[in-house]
Amino acid sequence: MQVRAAVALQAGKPLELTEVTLDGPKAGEVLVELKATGICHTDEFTRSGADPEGLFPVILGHEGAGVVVEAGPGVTSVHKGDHVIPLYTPECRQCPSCLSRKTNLCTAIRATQGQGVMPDGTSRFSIGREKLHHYMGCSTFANFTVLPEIAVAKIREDAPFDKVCYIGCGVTTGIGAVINTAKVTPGAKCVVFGLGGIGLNVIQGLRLVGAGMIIGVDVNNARKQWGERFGMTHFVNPNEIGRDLVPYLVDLTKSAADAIGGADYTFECVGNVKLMRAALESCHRGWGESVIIGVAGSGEEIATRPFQLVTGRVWRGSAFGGARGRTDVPKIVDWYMDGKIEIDPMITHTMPLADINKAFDLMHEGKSIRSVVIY
Ligand code: NAD
Ligand code: 022
Ligand code: ZN
Repeated sequence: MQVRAAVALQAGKPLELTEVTLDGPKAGEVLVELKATGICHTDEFTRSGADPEGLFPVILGHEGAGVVVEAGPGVTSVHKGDHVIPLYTPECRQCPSCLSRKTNLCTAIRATQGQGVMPDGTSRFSIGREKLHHYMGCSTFANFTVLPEIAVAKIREDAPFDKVCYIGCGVTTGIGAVINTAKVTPGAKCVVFGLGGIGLNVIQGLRLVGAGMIIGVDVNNARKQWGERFGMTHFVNPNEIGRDLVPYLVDLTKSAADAIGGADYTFECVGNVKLMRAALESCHRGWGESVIIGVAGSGEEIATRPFQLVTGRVWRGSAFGGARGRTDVPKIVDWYMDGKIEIDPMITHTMPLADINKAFDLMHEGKSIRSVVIY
């Protein structure tokens, strides 16, 4: 079939709107009509050419929501008409990783997903004779896409696509890091570094679990009101405190009962390796845990003194919020529909596919929290 897509033909160039050919689903795959997609950082990381593993030409996008229009042979868990969210972290429930219960990083289709092809090693997208790459197993910058059955989460039918698409990456990443990765407990003192599309979701996750102190750190003062809107209790602009950030945060978290100071949990939501160090070192001696969510440039390294870890601080990483997509994403959709979490105010811009390049400009200018394309 012919579908409408925004194609990244070459690194560093704007996406091009064009018709592309999409082959139907093979065994174990589903054809999904996308109704909305968010535009996230990693799409821009790849589009710009900064991603050394980026493949071109490619259909980017990994934060979608839509409807199954056809199920290939052997598909049993979803059917035509089901509403779904594509998963860049699939959940096969059979691989050693899924069975371990220790990680959400399913390995069933990992190799082919990284190579920009479907599990059978081929692409469903083409323009004439030229094949296009899939992206993070999703390719949501097209009005139809093909996905492995294990890479879709079936969701309730009354959930609005133009909002719950954000659960396909940002919302789950932020809230999941709090609940699944850090397992934050009520009353905890927490610091969130970077108040963008991820950090604000960490903040609302901390509010949800009843954290006691929620300190937000950002160099952009406009983000203070944003943080407060979702439960932040204190704001720190590192450029305006007149001293080093780490001792400032350690002092801020000190109490009469415990003069050592330091956070119970910190979250790095920027992708800056210096900030990752500050996030670890702002943790409380003996038990503080720091979760790295931000994706740093390739080849970058993190550093700290071993003393920081020997004295009981913990460094962790979190991918897709530690969420098992087919199991956890439908629950997060329910939380949204029940009013337990917010999404609407974070979607600052919507646009038709034809204007998708504007979403990248808004991201660069720091003007958007999330832009969503509505098909
Ligand atoms: P964003 O651009 O919306 O937000 C980043 C925020 O950090 C901005 O508010 C910016 O002002 C602030 N900032 C920049 N430099 C800073 C500094 N030195 N100190 C303090 N604040 C600073 O980005 P986002 O969408 O929130 O994404 C954040 C990171 O999370 C990205 O690296 C993204 O790739 C990553 N991410 C990771 C996962 C995962 O599964 N691990 C999933 C999604 C996104
Ligand atoms: C999503 N991300 C950033 C912004 N939006 C993001 C990027 C990378 C990961 C998670 C979220 C990530 C963490 C760990 C891995 N990835 C490796 C997973 C594995 O090896 O099993 C990651 C993922 C997908 C892809 C690349 C890296 C891909 O499909 N190309 C989950
Ligand atoms: Zn993303």
